[in-house]
Amino acid sequence: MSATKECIALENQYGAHNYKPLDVVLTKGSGIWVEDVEGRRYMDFLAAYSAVNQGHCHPRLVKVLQEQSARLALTSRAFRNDQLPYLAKELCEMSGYEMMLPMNSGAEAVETAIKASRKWGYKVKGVDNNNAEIIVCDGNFHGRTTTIISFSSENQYKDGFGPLTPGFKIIPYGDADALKNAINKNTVAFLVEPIQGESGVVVPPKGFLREAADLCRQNNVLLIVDEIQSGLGRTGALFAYEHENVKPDMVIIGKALSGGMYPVSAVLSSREVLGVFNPGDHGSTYGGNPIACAVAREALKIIRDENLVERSAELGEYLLNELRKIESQYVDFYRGKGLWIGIVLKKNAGGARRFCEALQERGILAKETHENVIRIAPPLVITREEIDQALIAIKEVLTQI
Ligand code: IF1
Repeated sequence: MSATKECIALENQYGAHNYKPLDVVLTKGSGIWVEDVEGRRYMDFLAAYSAVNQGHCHPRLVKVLQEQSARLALTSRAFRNDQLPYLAKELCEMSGYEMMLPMNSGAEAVETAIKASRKWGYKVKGVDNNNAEIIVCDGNFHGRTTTIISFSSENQYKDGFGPLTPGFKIIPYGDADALKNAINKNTVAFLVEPIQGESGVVVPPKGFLREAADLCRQNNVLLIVDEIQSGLGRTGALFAYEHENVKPDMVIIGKALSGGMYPVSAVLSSREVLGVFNPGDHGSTYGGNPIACAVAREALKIIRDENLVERSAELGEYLLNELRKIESQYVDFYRGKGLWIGIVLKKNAGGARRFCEALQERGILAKETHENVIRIAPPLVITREEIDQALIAIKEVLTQI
C-alpha cells in the first residue's frame, strides 16, 4: 500500500470524520512549498487559512521554538514568565492598543471578546444584567465553540448542537442601515470580519466599516473586529480595518500571530474594556505560555523585517490583475484584497472542488469554499516568479478543464 493510501486508511478508521480533506498527505514544508509522502512538491495556496503568512517552517520560528521549548515551555498563569510581558508590549506598540489578553485558538479569543464586551456592557455601559445583545453578520465565521456557532447563519454548524447561546442578532453583511436599526439600549457590541473569509473572501461595500464604526461610537456600542484571518498582512495592510481608517474598540487576532508554528491568539483593546476582567474572571492553562509568546514575538518581527504587508499589497494587486486577464467560461468574477483572492465561479462550472483537484494535479493546493469559490491565499513570502509559475497552472485549469 502506498504511504498516501495507508495514511488515509488510518485516518478514516481512527479519526473522526469532521473533515473531507483533499487526498494529499503532506510531510514537509518550506516557505510556500509543501511536499507529500510520495515526494511530490506543491505550492501551498491556502497557507493553513492564512496562519502560515510567514511561510512554512520559517527558520527563525523553528529556532525560537527549539530554544524556548528547551528553556521553559509552560508555567500556567499562576506564575509569571519572562516572555508574555514583552509580547504584550510589542503587540500594543505595533497596533496602538493599550492592553492585550493572550489565548490559544481563534475561537477562544472570540469568546474572550464576547465575554469582555458583555461584562463591559453591564459594568460600564449599564445594561441590565443578562440582557446584553451582540450584533453579528449573516455569513459570519468566528469559530466552532457552542456560543460562537449559536450565531452562525450556516445551519450545518449549528445542527444537532443545541441548546444554543442567546443574545445575538444577525444583520446582512455590509448593510449599515440594518446595523443602525438593530442597535438598541441593550446592544453592547458589533462583531464583524472586515472581509468574510469562509463566506468566500467577501469584501463589503466601501465605507461599510467606517459607517459601522461611526454608528457604534454614537450609540456607545463596542466595535469588535475579527482579524484572525484578515489580519497581520493578508490584505495588504497590517490589519484589514486600516483600509477604512477606523479604530475598532477591540481587535481579535490569531493564526499568523505564530506563523503557523504554534496556536496563539489574542484580544487587543483599551484599558477601559479589558480592564473589566478581574483575577479569576477568565483564563486558560496555555494562554500566554512562554513558547507561544516567544514564537509570536518572532512571527511579528518577521512580518516587519520581510516587509510582508507591502509584499501582500503589491503582489496581490499583480496577481488579481493577471487573473482578470484570463478568459474563462467558468469564472463569474474575482474579488479580494492583498494576497487574498476569491475566484467566484459561474453556476455551470460544476463547483469549485473539481478545479481544486485539477490544481492539485498541477502542483497547487487550494481549497474551495461555499461550493463555487476557489480561495487563493499563498504565504506572503511568495515571489513574483512563483506567482507567474502558479498563473500558468491556474490559467490551464480555468480554461481547459
Ligand atoms: C475550521 C473556515 C477559514 C476565522 C475567523 C475565527 C476563526 C476562524 C475569521 C476561528 C477560523 C478556520 C478554521 C478552520 C477553517 C477556517 C476557515 F473556512 F472554516 F471559515 F479560514 F476560512 N475567526 N477559520 O476564519 O479560529 O478557533 O480555528 O483558531 O475548519 O474550522 P480557530
